[in-house]
Amino acid sequence: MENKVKELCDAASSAINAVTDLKALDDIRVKFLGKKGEMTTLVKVMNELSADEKPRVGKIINDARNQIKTLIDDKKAELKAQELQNKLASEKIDVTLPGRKIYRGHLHPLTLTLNRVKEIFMNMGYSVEEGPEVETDYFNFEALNLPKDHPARDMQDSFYITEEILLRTQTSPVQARTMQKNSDNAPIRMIAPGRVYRRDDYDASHSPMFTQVEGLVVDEGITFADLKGTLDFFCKKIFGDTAQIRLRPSFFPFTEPSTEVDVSCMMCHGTDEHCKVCHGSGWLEILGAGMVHPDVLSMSGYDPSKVSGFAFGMGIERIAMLTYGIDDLRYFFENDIRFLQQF
Ligand code: 2NM
Repeated sequence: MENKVKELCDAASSAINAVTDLKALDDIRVKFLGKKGEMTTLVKVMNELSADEKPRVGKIINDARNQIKTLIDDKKAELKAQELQNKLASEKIDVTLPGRKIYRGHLHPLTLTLNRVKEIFMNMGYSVEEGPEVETDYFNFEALNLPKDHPARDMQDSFYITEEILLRTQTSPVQARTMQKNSDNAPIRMIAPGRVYRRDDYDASHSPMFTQVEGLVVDEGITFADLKGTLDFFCKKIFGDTAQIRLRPSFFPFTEPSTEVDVSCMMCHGTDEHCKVCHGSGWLEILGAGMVHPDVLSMSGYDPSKVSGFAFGMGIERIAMLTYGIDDLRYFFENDIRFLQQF
């Protein structure tokens, strides 16, 4: 009997030593100490012993059970500690690593430029008006003093959809619509930003679609001096306080007199004959403008004997190219992320 107990004890001990996971350890516990385990079976065999042998053998069996239980408990603690170490090692994180950068979208350089232009005029009390990009021949040409036979409205230059409908070639139809909406020579101070379409080449300085801002001011006593002062103020705001303007005579069917507006070169101030921006001339053409033709006013319900007005127009791509130093218009439309990310 004693030998049998010792055998079981040794067997349990070496099994416990060899075990490497908690499940197997529990199987050993069941095998030796469980209800039908080998130690339990020994206790039952005790019934066959004589009364004076029972206490002695019982003590031996009990000591063995306790010994095995202690071995299992120690091993269990050891395996649990091991398991925790493994888990800590496999789930290790380096809290000193820098976080992943979140890439944020942002506004397109043309939108940024357009927003600045809008803001400057809104601060002078101008309203911002919009109109359709698909326009009637009437609002795009006729109401702006370009009758059907006018040479400046060559079919080859515009995208016609039908005989009477086309993609607008400038935003001035918005001005004509605004004037016709009003009555009693109501004063106007507005800008019309938006896309316009012309049958042009697509190269570094031309595009069949571009963005324009046109402006119109109508009231009693509006003069050419108001136009000049307004555009001078605008150029100083957008190009900086040192910007100067220069006016050259020009022609537009919808204004008389008409002028082309140059701004002084902000890159070289006219000092560099190789300047990439002004090519040494010191001046950059940025605006067309003039006093609204009396026929344009009267065609849209205004009385040119009571009120007068000035109007102007500019290309936003050109302003953006000058302010950001971009030498090819096509960058704006090709959405190369390496270009767009710079703004
Ligand atoms: C320009 C140049 C000169 C212009 C004229 C008008 C209207 F509708 F009032 F007659 N709007 N915009 C105008 C005048 C536009 O763009 C280069």
